[in-house]
Parts: sequence; C-alpha cells; structure tokens
Amino acid sequence: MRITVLAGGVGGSRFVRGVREECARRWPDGDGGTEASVTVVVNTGDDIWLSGVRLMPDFDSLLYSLAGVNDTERGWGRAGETERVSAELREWGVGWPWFTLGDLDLGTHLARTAWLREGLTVSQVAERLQRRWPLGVRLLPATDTEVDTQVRVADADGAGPETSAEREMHFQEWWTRYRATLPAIAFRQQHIDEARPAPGVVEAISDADLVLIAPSNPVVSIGTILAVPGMREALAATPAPIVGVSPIIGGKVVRGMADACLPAIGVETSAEAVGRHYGFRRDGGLLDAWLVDETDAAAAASLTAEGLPAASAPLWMHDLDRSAALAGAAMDLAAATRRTGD
Ligand code: FO1
Repeated sequence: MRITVLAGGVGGSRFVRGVREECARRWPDGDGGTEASVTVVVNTGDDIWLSGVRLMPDFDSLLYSLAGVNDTERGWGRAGETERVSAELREWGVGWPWFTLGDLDLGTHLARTAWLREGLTVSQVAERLQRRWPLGVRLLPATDTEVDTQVRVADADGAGPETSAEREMHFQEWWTRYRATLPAIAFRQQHIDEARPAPGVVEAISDADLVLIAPSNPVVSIGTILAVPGMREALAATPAPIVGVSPIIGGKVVRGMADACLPAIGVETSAEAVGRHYGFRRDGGLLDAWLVDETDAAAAASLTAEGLPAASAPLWMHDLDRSAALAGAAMDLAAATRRTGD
C-alpha cells in the first residue's frame, strides 16, 4: 500500500503520525505480503531566510514530530529547547525580535544552510536531514524552488510606500508578528512560475495507491503545494483515489489561522465550502472524496446528494489513537469510493 499525503506543518504532523500508526496496525511488517509506504509532500511556502539561515517550518515540524523530538505544547520547534543564541541575536539586532530561533532548532537551520551553500538542492538537504531519525515515512519538499509566501495587506502602520495603501510582507511576519490580524488581501508565492515539483514528487503521486490531503491550511499550505506548476496535472492523472480531510470543524479552524486566509480567496470558513473549493475530480477538481467532522454531517449529506462523495467521522486529533482512527476513516472512504466507482 503506497500512500502519499499532501501536508503542511502542525495539523499535517498530527495527521501523518496517524497515517503512520494506522499503516503499522493494518499492515504490520509485510503482513500477508503487503507493506505500507508513506510519502509526504510538504508545503515549502512558509520557508524563509532569517538571521542568515534557511528555515523550513513545515518540514521541520514534520521531521521533529515524526522523530518524537518536537515541542508538543508550542506546536513548533524542539522539546527541551533553550534560547541563548536567540537572546544574543536580539542584542546584536539581527533577525526579528518577535521570532525565536531555539538553540537546538538553530542546529538544524545551520546544517541545512551549510549544505545549501555547498550546492545541495533543497530535496537533497531534506533527504540528509531525515537520515538522522527513523521516521517511518519519507518527507519530500513540494519543490526545490524558493516559493516563500508573501501576504498583501492593507498598510495599517504606514510602513509601505506613500503612494500605496497596501504592502506586502513575508507570510512569517504576518503570521507571527501580527498573528494574522492584519486583513490579508492576497497571497503570492514568489518564483512560483519557475517552480517544478521536487524530484520524486510526481512519481509519489502517480505511483500511489491512495493520495490523502491532510487537514492543513487550504490556502497557504495545501494551496502552495497545488500552485507548483505540474502538481495539479500529476494529481489529475493519478489512478489513485484522492481523499481530502477538512481542516474546518463546525465553522472553526482545527488549528492555525486558516480563517484569516480563506476570505482572501473568497472561500467561507466551512467544511463544505473548503470541499467545494478543492473541487471534485469528476468536475475537473482535486478530490474523489471529502471527509468532514461528525458535526458537519449535513455538509457531507448535501455534497453526497449532488453526487459528490463525502462522509463524516470524528476529526479532532487529540491523541495518536484518534489521529490513527481518522487516517483509517480516510482509507476506508477511499476504498468505498473505489468500490462504488464514483
Ligand atoms: N511561531 C511563532 O509564533 N513564533 C516564533 O517565534 C516562531 C519561531 C519559529 C522558528 C522555527 C520554526 O520552524 C517555526 C517557528 N514558528 C514560530 C512557527 C511558524 O512560524 C508557524 O507556526 C508556521 O510556519 C505556520 O505553519
């Protein structure tokens, strides 16, 4: 069973841990000649150069979380972290005073930056980073091109050009400094037209038995992956069923601040609206089936009534068991969708 997951950082990490666990339960070590392999196509739109180093927040969230060395309370960075270097950088006036680089985390950024400076590609660096821990899944950056997301906002504090009422800032500034409170007008991924899926990504999609869309931010995480030229074509062509999991439960975001992003693309914060935004393959969209929370069962029913396969299951990933159960529900939905030939 080859499963490919499209994912962002924190919600993506919980979901992928559930997929890994559910695979281990369903296919324990080649049981009956079947083994599961999981590949994750990771959002790189949150990435940034800061204080002279390259940060890949979503990749690192997945890496640390799957390795079991992540800070589970904060949701990003390493467990048992200290911040001595960050305090020094602040004294020097380097970097952003509101953005903390933990000491252990900085080790990752320094290693990554050193390898990039030696000429390795982003995906070669990603491959080296995940050699350190047995993750049980393969992490592939969506693209090797730097597609850092820029956010266009109303120029609230007058820092932009005098002639313009709007200005652009890096997604990380908008997210961490302003906590996504400045209304976003638009999101733009730099260099996106030159980007291509990283080596192995198209194959991971076309050779998969199942493609899962994690309950990650549909605009800046999944949206960035889908914006890489060639990605949608690969998804449209794969014989594997594509099942998406809603990041919205009962009109609220599961984690993160997707509700601050969805208005910029004209999508309502609801499970049904996000499902319709991704679209269904029979109408030229992304999905073969859409999984929503039990509290959104009415949305699943109204989509199903239109012939768009949807189902409901408990989506809250409070612990590993519930994440695994959610992954299992997505696998079962894919099997049911395949059987009915939808
Ligand atoms: N998020 C914060 O809210 N404040 C921080 O200082 C911060 C530092 C940071 C450093 C490395 C890293 O990989 C992630 C970090 N994050 C921080 C999280 C990150 O900004 C976002 O939560 C994600 O990019 C959104 O998915």
